[in-house]
Amino acid sequence: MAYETVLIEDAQGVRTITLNRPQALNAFNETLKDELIDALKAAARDKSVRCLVVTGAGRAFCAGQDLKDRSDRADQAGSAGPGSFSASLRDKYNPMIMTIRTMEKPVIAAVNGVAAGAGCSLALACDLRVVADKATFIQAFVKIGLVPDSGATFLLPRLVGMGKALELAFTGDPLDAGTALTLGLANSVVPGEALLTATMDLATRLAQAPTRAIGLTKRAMNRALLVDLESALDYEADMQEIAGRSPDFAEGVSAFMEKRQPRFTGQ
Ligand code: T3D
Repeated sequence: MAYETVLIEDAQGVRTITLNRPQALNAFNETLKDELIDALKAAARDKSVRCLVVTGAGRAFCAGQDLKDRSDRADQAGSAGPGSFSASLRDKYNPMIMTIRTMEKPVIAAVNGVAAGAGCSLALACDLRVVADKATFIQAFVKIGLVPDSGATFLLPRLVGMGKALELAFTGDPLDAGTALTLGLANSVVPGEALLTATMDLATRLAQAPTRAIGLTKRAMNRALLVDLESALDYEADMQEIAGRSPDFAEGVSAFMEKRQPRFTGQ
């Protein structure tokens, strides 16, 4: 499959998938979601790929759902209301997250810049995170009246603890790279210009390790700590369907488009 929105590069057993919509901070439009799922599945199947790296082109890792794309879809449907959030999550985002978590090879996020909304979830779903010093992690969902999704309600508290996870989810405040390292969310933090070299050093090392043992280790740790991930993803989809139909979501997206502060009513 020829891709429009992802770049693929292979070197020394390491496959790098680069999200490539820099003009929209690599936000997920439908094409990017489809192509990323396809690229992840291909990497999972390909025995010559012994370590996978996911990164973003330009200044961002990924800004989550493309909010402009969603409003286009609503306009086309002739309705001010959103499309089905639960279907969007079950059909696209959740398979993306499950493919990363179930592939029996290491997956490293090279977090080159801001990781927001489902873009943050994508980074959380990876096994390891090498993070540029200027990068931030943002649970942006609350800023538009939504619920953390794509595994964030499940993975974030397991990485940083319940109290910090709730703080990040309730406030939508950015978590800087240094704090992410202290909390254990980042495995290492490097200057931005050294990110790809540092990531490739680690990825090449892992690609030369016993992949079968690493895959089985991942499977065992998934079972020890993440056995309910699939049902959590499903539950998030139900919660998002409710939040996505709220007046506060409509206001949140309008405010984002109009580049102003939202006026939430609590509805
Ligand atoms: O919908 C479903 O299917 C359910 C699933 C939902 C999953 C989700 O991910 S919901 C969360 C969606 N994401 C967000 O709410 C994040 C929105 N973006 C931001 O908050 C900020 O852009 C950032 C914090 C990520 C970065 O801020 P900053 O100041 O560095 O950049 P900027 O100026 O805000 O953005 C630069 C451009 O990217 C700008 O376009 P312009 O004005 O230059 O033409 C901005 O509109 C665009 N952009 C940023 N994020 C998105 C986006 N365009 C579309 N969708 C985005 N998510």
